[in-house]
Amino acid sequence: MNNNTNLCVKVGVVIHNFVTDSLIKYEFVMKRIIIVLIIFLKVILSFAQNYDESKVGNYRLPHLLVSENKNRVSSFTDWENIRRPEILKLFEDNVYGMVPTYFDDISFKVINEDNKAMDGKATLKEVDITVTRNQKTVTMHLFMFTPNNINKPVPMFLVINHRGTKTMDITRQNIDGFWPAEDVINSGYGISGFDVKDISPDNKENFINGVLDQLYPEQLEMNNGMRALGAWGWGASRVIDYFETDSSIDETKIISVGHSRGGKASLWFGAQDKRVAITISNESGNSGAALSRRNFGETVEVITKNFPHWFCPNYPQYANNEDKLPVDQHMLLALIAPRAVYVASAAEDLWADPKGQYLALYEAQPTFNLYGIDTNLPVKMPEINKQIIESHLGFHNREGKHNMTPYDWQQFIKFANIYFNR
Ligand code: GTR
Repeated sequence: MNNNTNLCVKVGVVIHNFVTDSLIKYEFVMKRIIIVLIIFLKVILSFAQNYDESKVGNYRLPHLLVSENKNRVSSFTDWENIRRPEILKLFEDNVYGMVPTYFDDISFKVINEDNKAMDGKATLKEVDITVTRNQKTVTMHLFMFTPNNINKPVPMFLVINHRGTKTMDITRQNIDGFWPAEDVINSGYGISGFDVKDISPDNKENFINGVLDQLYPEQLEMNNGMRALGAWGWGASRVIDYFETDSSIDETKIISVGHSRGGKASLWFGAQDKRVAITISNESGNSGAALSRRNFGETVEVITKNFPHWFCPNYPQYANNEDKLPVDQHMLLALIAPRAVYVASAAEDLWADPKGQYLALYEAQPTFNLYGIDTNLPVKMPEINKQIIESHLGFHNREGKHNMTPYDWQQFIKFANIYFNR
């Protein structure tokens, strides 16, 4: 090679290295730019939600007490025979999907029992609940404490828990205010819970890895088939199947509790399983207790984009199209009548629309009134930290952020004490 050729090769190598380096750097920078853009868009999207009461606009709720053949429902028998089944079906077909109640076998195994838990105040039980259909099984794991100082069956709180087993520490070394077992036991109630992932993992990629692919694969083919929220409620029903066999529990006094996504599941569960005496929704927000037609906080568009696995495939058609929904969420609360409903909010949790949650409860009242249940909720939402109880209906709007806290639990217990006359 002569000197000129040598020089050309050297220059070529330098240019090649420069271009490759730049490309690598460029790719690196591009990736970063794209990530920043995505975060930015997400932030914009969350700010794009309306938090201005004056921009909520007018909306018309679907009629709670007018049946599909346009007849006014004026008795609880007409409600139970005509309107209630209609509304239940509308929620199945358009929002949450149906919930199958059939299976071949269910069995319960107490795998751990300790009657000296909480320094002797409580009995701990861990129970495996196994359900079989078509030779396939799913096992869910139940945690529960019952108070030792009560010699008759106790009312039981059941938490549909999406925050994991870490919040239900059986050793009580790590006490979490989300599941404040000591407070509940000291008030004379039992407390229990299960991790929703035993039933359907809370993830759009693998939510089917539980009851859906094992027991009910046909539901996945259906546009009104069960999805995660319905499946979690299905699991809660299996827990009540167990409670019915355990003499330490008063199965006529089961209280379902769920926070946020768990609160949505709690409402849909309480609407269907009449063995639930009190249904509690803590900050369940959009597609839970909040009215969908109020343009405030989270919307059907955002929730169905972020969490498609919670709902049946028919639901996203109502994104930005809430007026076309044949139901609104006050009708979900009404489905629970004549059993009790408690709606809890947090003042800083605007994403969940505290006022929209209160108004849904307010709008559900006519159904309770059909049963002669005298409720007179004011149209104005109660002040922060002021609990309101009107017979079978209760509400509070706690100060602070999105969470379920010992304060919320104190309100639940107060409500249950009054409702159960304890
Ligand atoms: C949010 C979701 C809410 C609520 C919440 C939760 O990201 O938008 O609807 O369910 O999660 O479960 O904590």
